[in-house]
Amino acid sequence: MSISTGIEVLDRLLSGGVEHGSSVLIISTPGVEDIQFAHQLMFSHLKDKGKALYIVNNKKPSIARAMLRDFDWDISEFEKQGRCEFLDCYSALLAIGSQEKKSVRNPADTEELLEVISRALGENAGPLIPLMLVFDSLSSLTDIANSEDAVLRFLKRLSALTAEKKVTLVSLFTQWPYSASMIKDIEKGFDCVIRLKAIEQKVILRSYFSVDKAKWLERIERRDIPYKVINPGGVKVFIPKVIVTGPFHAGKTSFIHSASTRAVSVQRLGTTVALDHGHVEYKGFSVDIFGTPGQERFDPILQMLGGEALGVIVVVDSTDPDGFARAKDMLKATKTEGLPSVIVANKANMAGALKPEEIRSRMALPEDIPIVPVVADDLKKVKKGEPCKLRQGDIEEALSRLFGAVV
Ligand SMILES: Nc1nc2c(ncn2[C@@H]2O[C@H](COP(=O)(O)OP(=O)(O)O)[C@@H](O)[C@H]2O)c(=O)[nH]1
Ligand SMILES: [Mg+2]
Repeated sequence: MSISTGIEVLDRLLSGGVEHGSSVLIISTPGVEDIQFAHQLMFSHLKDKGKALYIVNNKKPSIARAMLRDFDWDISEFEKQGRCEFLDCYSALLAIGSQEKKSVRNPADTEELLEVISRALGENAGPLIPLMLVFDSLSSLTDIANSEDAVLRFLKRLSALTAEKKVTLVSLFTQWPYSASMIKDIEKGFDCVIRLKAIEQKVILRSYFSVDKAKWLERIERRDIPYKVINPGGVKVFIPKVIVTGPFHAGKTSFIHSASTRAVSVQRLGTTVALDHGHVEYKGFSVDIFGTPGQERFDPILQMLGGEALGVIVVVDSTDPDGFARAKDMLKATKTEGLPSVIVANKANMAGALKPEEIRSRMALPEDIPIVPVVADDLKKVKKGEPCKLRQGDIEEALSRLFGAVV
């Protein structure tokens, strides 16, 4: 039994999610969005009939509530049912009275904190309603308590307590310049470590998550998964660039527009040539897709358009085998050969359309490149010279095959 992180890829890396009763550290470099990882876990636990105690020492509980609500993770119903409570460790820092039922007098005092948490765990009805403790955050506690040792001692006793009571502990920790030994000890104290980091590339800042540790797994798949926090929706696996290429008239624009929640075509030279750009939100993925023009006279810019792509969708017209060689040339021209790719075999239901296996053999494609047949959504609405809507199920098949291969 595990708790979904609400992020499909992360659940997969964790073999289903976070194990009940385990301790999870979400450790991030400063500036990286981390809180939604904890919020998403907590909300998913609450939706799953669990109980949560949210310990907060760096913002008012009302702000944490508003952040959750803002992301469509409204906890008010759970609060009414007594399944979600806050432990206010912040108001006292401002010397204002707390609005919450549970609060501490001195947020710097780890002894008091332990005592209050211990009492709260004692109140829990027991194993029938699994409890999750969200600690927001361990790094703020380090700053407030102004003692790394005190925090390490606190963490040791807290994890012993939660382990004994089979309470899931989810703790946020921002890696400010604390001592290296402290950070190592913090990580050691948890069953599972999810790391969030950022990589600066010119002006673009990309964030990644990875699973560093999960005691319930025999083997850890060490992968950095790019992500972005989208509101509403929460943490999405972010693929900054997928290109859609293929011969003129194969159906690239139709594909991009049909796949996108929003798409624009930059009409450059009349209506036949356009640079298409779309944004796809699908199954926890957030992906920007870019089309390339198909005509040979645009080949000089193909390499630039393909730059930094992480995956390729090659659209071919199933009725036009003459275009297959051209499609492969375009892979070469965009310098995207070897990237994860999927072939969209468009117009699959038209007279003379070749079957995927025939296309594979004519294009001499390796077995591991999926070929997905795609058809127009409504033939009556297909107008000559205008992009048309493609069938949703076909589009989704192509997208999930590609996204699964990219991350
Ligand atoms: N019948 C049919 N026509 C299609 C299909 N996909 C695209 N088309 C048509 O093929 C033409 C070219 O499509 P477009 O998306 O503009 O191709 P692009 O040049 O690759 O961007 C348009 O007239 C579309 O309406 C399909 O699956 N079935
Ligand atoms: Mg086009």
